[in-house]
Amino acid sequence: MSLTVFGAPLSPFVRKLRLCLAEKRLDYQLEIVLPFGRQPDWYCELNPLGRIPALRDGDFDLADSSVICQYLEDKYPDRSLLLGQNSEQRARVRWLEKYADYELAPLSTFTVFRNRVLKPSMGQPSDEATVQSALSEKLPPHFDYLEQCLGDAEYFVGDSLSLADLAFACQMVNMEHGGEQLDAKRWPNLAALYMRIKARPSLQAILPGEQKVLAKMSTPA
Ligand SMILES: N[C@@H](CCC(=O)N[C@@H](CS)C(=O)NCC(=O)O)C(=O)O
Repeated sequence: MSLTVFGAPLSPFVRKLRLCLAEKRLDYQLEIVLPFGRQPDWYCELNPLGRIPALRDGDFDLADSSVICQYLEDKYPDRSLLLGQNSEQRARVRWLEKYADYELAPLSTFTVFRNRVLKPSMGQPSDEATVQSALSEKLPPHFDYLEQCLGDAEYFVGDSLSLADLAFACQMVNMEHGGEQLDAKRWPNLAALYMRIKARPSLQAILPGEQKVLAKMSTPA
């Protein structure tokens, strides 16, 4: 078994896949592929959308973090299950994963992180007004909803870690890289969940590498 992840460490979707692999105790190599038009031609054959991550498992290639995580769940069912224990849980995990990927990501990653980190690193002006609107108007209703979904449970679904928790935490990491934290007074359960996921060995193992990339990006060339 030889697994290779193609992608870049600061992508929340690459991070989600890496956390999934680590929680399942599957070894892999990370081969750096950058997004946004900087991918080599061979990568665009693997994923014509050009998005990261992708996975190579032996001679089998696959793209999209959610699809890959489902593949890993099917292929390695003896490893800790991250997609729920029954039909209802699996549906709920997929819904919350999708919620994080499609509702939070455009704000936490593609607005806050992009304007605070990516654009300055490329010498582009950042749009702080759009960041402020994301933080004060657009994100709070999503956090209200997720806080209510979580209640005072330890995890979003059932009584064990799932991709729902990981997908949510991955977006919060990008928001934090962008200099913003969840307000623990307003969303205490979500903030505590994030702290618990952040403390897990799977995330602790990759955060120093991410910090190095961030430091490099903020150093003038
Ligand atoms: N649904 C995809 C989303 C992947 C995605 O949007 N990745 C971003 C990087 S964070 C990307 O590669 N964007 C490049 C582009 O859209 O051209 C997944 O979960 O893998």
